Amino acid sequence: MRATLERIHRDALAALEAARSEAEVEQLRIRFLGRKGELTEAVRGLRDVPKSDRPAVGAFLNDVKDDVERRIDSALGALRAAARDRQIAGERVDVTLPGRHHIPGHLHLISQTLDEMVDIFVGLGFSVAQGPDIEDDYHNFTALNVPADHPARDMQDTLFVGEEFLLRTHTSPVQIRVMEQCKPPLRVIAPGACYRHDDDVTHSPMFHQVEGFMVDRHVTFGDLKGVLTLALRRIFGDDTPLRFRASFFPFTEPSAEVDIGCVMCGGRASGCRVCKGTGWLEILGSGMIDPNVFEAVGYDPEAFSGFAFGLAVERVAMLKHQISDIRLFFANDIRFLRQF
Ligand code: 2U9
Repeated sequence: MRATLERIHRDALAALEAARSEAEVEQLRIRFLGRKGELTEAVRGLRDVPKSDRPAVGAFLNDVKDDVERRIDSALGALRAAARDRQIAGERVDVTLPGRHHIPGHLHLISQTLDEMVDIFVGLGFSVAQGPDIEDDYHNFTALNVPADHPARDMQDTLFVGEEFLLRTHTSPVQIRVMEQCKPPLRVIAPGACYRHDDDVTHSPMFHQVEGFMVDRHVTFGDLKGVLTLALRRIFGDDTPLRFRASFFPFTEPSAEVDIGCVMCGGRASGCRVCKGTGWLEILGSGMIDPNVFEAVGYDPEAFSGFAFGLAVERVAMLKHQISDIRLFFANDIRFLRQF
């Protein structure tokens, strides 16, 4: 009996030594200490031990059982501790790692530039008006004194929506609608998207304008020069050289275009590609509102005068930030957009 117990003890210790998981150790508990376990059977076997030997064999059996039990418990404890250590090591947070960098979104450069231009004119006392992107021929052309045979009405420049409607080619129709509804004095800007059948490095089929006008009893070309000089200096900087140059538009008479000193060569004009060596860059169209436009909206051209102007937001942004291709604004390449 004693020899059997010693063998069971050895087997138990060897099996425990080899056990690699909690489940394996639990199996050993069943194998040695369970209801039909080897040591439990041995207790039953005590019956067959001569009575005189029983106390000693019984004591030895108890020692073996206690030892196996203790070793099972300690093996389980060690395996559980190792599992916990592995789990903790896997979950460890390195608090010295740099945080994840979040790049917050921001307004598109065109929105930023448009907002900046609107703020400048609002600061000069202008209100903001809006109108539909889809217009009729009357508000986009006829009321603006653009004759029926004017090339701007050509299919090549205008994007039509069916027979009757078109995508506005400028925001001027917004101002026609304002004048149809309100009496002078008026100081209004019309910012927004415009559409033309155009597509190259400086022209996009969709672009943005800030147009504006001022109408009162005695508005002069001096008012036009004063307002536009202030606005352009606020947009491009106080020291920006400006030049007013005679021009022609169907809706204004007289008309003037405004140039700013070249942003690339500073107006030195020594063969700069951007200003083609002229030292100047065209930035704005303007003029005194044509009497025919006043007639169209029911204003008396003898009683009222006004100036109007138009700027393309994309052109302002391109010159301010020295961007050479208008298509970059609409390609949605985040590497470009993020720079502004
Ligand atoms: C009314 C009367 C007159 C608005 C004007 C221009 C000249 C002009 C261009 C600037 C760059 C168009 O986007 S662009 O290509 N605009 O040159 N715009 S005068 O004249 C008006 C507007 C409304 C009722």
